[in-house]
Amino acid sequence: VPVVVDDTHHRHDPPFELNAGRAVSPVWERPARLEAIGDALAAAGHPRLPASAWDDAPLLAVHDPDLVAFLRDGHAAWRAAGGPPVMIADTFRHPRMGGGGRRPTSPLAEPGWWCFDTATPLVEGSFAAGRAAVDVALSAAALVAEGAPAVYGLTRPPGHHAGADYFGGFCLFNHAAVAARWLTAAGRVTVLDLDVHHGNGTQDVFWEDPQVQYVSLHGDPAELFPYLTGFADERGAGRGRGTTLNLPLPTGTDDDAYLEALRLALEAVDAFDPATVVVSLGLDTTAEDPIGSLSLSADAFARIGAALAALGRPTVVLQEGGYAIDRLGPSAVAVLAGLGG
Ligand code: Q9C
Ligand code: ZN
Repeated sequence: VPVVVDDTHHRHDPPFELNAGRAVSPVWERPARLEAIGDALAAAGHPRLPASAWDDAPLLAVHDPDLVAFLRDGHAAWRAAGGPPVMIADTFRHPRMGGGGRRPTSPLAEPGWWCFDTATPLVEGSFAAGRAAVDVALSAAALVAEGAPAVYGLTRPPGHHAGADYFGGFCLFNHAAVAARWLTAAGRVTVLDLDVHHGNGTQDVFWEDPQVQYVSLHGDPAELFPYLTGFADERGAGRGRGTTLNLPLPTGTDDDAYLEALRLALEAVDAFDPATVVVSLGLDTTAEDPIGSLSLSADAFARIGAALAALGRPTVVLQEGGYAIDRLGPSAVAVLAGLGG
């Protein structure tokens, strides 16, 4: 399985984040994650391909141009206004402050308009890294569009918590959503989200879109980030009603229960009959993950790969979360072994 890589992700490496009032250092979402996965896939014999550069059109088919401009220019403006090297929001947008419609003009206040949490600090190189991850995702998608049965895009930072006009949850741009929308030129697309956290951003982007199905297995949001979305009664709306499927799983869910839920998810994918499947592959479902809630063993990942292969559809795998660094390489290798050797 070809693996698309780009080293620019190293430029996003904040020295700390804030989790529920605690400064966390080193941050969970760090460059060593992708190095561990890339090294393991190379050792397993998967060929590496560089990403190519894409213009902004596919990115802007998902994201608000003002969010893109903020992520590109906001850090420099914050620094020029006296902000420190690590940019974390100070005052958050709330629907009942100013009617939610008055965007702040101070560069020191702007992060709170676009970002929804304190765990996603931006540093000088963050935009370059986030934008490069979009190129990785689109390059992987293009290879599948050209006929490759499966391609793995090593994307970092992750993307599935970012929406059209907001970011957070370690995510800047939603590269899975960008790839999925780009792939709709060739027919219906399913985004199958296997990260332990609900992909609120991807769900939001495609909420009313009948061309893109969003199916997610994740830890119960009553007990896990992002807390506000991912409940089973969220099914989409308008022309997209019924094209969202959430399967929240109890804390501690093991391999057999997870694989049974995946079987149900894949039945729904088959019924939707997509031309292409984009897998948001979080590897934070293991028992060892420091910020997940599920308890998958090493054996689960080959079974997941085999289940994906049994779908028999062109598949773009994109990296999302996964924070137990020693578990990441073996998990990724096992999924690809199942998926196509
Ligand atoms: N107690 C992804 O896996 N909150 N994002 C961390 C830790 C943010 C996870 C709190 C978690 C974001 C892509
Ligand atoms: Zn996650």
